[in-house]
Amino acid sequence: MRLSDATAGTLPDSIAWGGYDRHAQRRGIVHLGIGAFHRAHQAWYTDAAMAAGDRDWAITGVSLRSPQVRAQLAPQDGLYTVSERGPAGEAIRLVEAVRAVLVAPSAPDAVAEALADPDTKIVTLTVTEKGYARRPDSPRDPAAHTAGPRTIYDYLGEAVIARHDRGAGPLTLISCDNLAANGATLRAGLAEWLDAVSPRHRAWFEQGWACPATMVDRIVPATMPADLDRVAAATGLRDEGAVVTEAYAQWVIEDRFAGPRPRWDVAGAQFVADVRPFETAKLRMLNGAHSALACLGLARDHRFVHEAIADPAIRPLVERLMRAEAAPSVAAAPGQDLARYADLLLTRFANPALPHRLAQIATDGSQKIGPRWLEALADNRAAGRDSPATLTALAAWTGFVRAPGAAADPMAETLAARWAAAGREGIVDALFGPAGLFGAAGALADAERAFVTARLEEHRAD
Ligand code: CS2
Repeated sequence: MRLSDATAGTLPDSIAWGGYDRHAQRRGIVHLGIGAFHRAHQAWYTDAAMAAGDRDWAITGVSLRSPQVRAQLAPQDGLYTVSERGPAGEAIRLVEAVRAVLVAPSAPDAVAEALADPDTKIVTLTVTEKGYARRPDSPRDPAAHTAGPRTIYDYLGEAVIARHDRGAGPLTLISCDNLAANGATLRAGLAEWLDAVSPRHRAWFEQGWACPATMVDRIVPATMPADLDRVAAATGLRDEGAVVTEAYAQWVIEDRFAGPRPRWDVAGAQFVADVRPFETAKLRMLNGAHSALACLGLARDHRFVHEAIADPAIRPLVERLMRAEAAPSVAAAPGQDLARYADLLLTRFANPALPHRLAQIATDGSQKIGPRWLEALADNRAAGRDSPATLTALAAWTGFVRAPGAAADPMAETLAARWAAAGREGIVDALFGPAGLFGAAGALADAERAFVTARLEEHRAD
């Protein structure tokens, strides 16, 4: 039997749930990019807020491409479970916050309507790093900004126009992706779109809308068929939308909202004046270590994070990257203890109850190395600090992307072509030289490029 409103009453007492009247809630949030991470993070926080008595924050989830999540959740009335797995055991919660899932390419009008609805107060986004790319050419040509596959800026720009014209009020837009200055990045992209497409709406956007920065954190591996079987065994119901995660969750949000906000803090979210120290620490220490584990671990035939972090040939390097290279590059907030943060991350990575595939983390590397490694390298260089562990990870990544099929990446073909043209002696210059693919911001110093090239030679497989 499938999980749904009609069957949820049969769930055993061991499954936690909020018990609020979900159908009495208005839809206050639209989420763009409803993958596993959103379900285990922002929707989970929102569900906790409504369970604590907050009202009218039901979520309309939007898939920007695939119909898969709708197929999972629509027959279940939006219900799904979150399983938290740690060394001490498992806790399962029913999440009731998602009310509908729309697939944008097949229901663009319904998405536009949800975004323009006066009940909607907040839009959250998990669209991955590459989802923030702007259409680069012809900044003055409106057609260039709306051609091709629709971007987040098309949906949100049209929402600005529609809400202005129908007097629906401004929104708070919350990027929940792993980018440095994610709120400012979203804001700048949308302002540019409005400038080109409807300049008269830009001032209203600039004045009333809010794009707070956030740091989001929870490890959520892709759900596997065996996970679904395990949830069915524990709950007695089939849940095709189940997500599996760790007990840990963190959400730090810049306290800058255009209107009301849910009491996400009842589940531990923090509203702060400045997110940067948390965001930089998380990107460079957690995500930076993750990407290093992925490249170094896959090269040594590991499959999962907990295996790679247990490998004595990898662990010291990842510890050095976190503690001696990433941490010193972070301007910590008062009371923020980065040494303890590193300890916690090592414990989380070692969690054997939550197998997290290295291959999943290795996807989209070209979009990840900037905020995770290159920005830390630049800060350390400016401060006169060496970064051998980060450069070793960069060498492993450079070797990894030689084959175009190594991992899904929007730049896979470009990287393989650079490799073919430049060869082992020239690839580091082609990527990280002054005129390299990663531009001036991603350029390494001469000695750093020599170091990375030497590491490539060491790992030479052919
Ligand atoms: C990971 C992140 O896949 C990746 O690139 O580094 O998804 C990571 O698990 C999350 O950011 C943890 O909060």
